[in-house]
Amino acid sequence: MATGDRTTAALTLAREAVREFALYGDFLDVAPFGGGHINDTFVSRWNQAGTTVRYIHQRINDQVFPHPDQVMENILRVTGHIAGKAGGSDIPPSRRTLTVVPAKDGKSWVRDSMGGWWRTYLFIEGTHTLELAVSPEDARFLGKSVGLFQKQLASLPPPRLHESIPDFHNMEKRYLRFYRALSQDSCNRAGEAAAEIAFMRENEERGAILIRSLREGHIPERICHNDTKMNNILIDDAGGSALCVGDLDTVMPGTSLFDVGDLIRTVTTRAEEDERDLSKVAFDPVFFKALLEGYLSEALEFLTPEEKELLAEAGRNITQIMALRFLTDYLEGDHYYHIARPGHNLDRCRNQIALIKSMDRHWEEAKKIADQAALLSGSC
Ligand code: ADP
Ligand code: GN1
Ligand code: MG
Repeated sequence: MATGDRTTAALTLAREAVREFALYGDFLDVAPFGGGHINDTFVSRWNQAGTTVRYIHQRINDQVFPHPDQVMENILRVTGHIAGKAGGSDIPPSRRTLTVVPAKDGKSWVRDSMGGWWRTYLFIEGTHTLELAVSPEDARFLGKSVGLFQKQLASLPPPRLHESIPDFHNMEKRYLRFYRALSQDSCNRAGEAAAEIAFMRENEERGAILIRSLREGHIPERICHNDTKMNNILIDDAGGSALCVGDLDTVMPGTSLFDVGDLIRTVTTRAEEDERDLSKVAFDPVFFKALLEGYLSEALEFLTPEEKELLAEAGRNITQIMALRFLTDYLEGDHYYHIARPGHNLDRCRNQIALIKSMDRHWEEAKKIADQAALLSGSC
């Protein structure tokens, strides 16, 4: 279903679901919000004794997350842990991390009449997200926020978090699915994507490096976010810093490099991931350097030498897995990502391949920047 149709259908259900949460005041309205690819997000407004208060509501995509109750259990643990940390600043916990608002029955979710799962968060006012980093300073504070996020979660007590999507960044499994989609070619689209398919085949071996390093124990398993694209990080409107790393559905065990990689993928280029003018898709070493310096100002203290060695590779790797996933979804008929136009997923794949090629052209320089940042960064 195209994004507009999905949202209209979900809006009707949103009006029903929001009333089941433990919210005070008089309901005013609810409307679609944000531009995520996975969940349906809404904002509601309530008159609380003369003050208008907003909440975020999300219908969790249960095709993507088959166990929304486990997702919510993870999120409650992670947000509770971060809220309990001093965080080295005077920012209150309800602005430093998401706050889950319970349902009237005390659960962290509500089921709608179609069986859908809903959750509610406090709306973090006075924030925005970026689709593109404007200056190296943006790159620096975005990197720092993810380094801090990982550092805070390093002390989360056991048990291990649920794997909300098993094998989410497992390149080998993603390739198996890609080859299955290709052999079935159920929408007869492989011809249209011949060049992209060839690129994916040529790069398969290099793409396995992170998942093999993790599996073979060369790099440690850590709690990571797994979806650190820039527009999941809420930035203070007052300027100068990232307040809160949001979109926590995929927080689960992985490697720190998955997060670094997704930051590099989204922060170091001047084009959005569905930009069709590929001349705009270019890796920028200046943003890369600032991003890594920000990240390492928090993460240097816990990263192993093997993780530091793979910092530059991480960007290429996560860009490759995204190109592969967009291409697979295109071949399968656009069931996973919300699309706004025919061919949207193929456009995204082409864009990501262009970014990989640009990263490759800057490879020597990027590796040197990463090695220097890992040795020299200390404070930010
Ligand atoms: P998706 O999983 O579909 O990407 P997100 O959780 O990223 O959904 O939410 C979509 C957008 O909604 C975010 O990019 C952000 O702009 C906004 N958003 C999410 N949670 C909050 C919040 N608690 N306060 C303010 N804005 C939020
Ligand atoms: C999805 O949910 P959202 O839009 O923040 C996807 C990420 C991709 C991203 C590409 C659970 O993120 O893995 O990197 O789209 N999330 C999931 O834009 O698949
Ligand atoms: Mg998101």
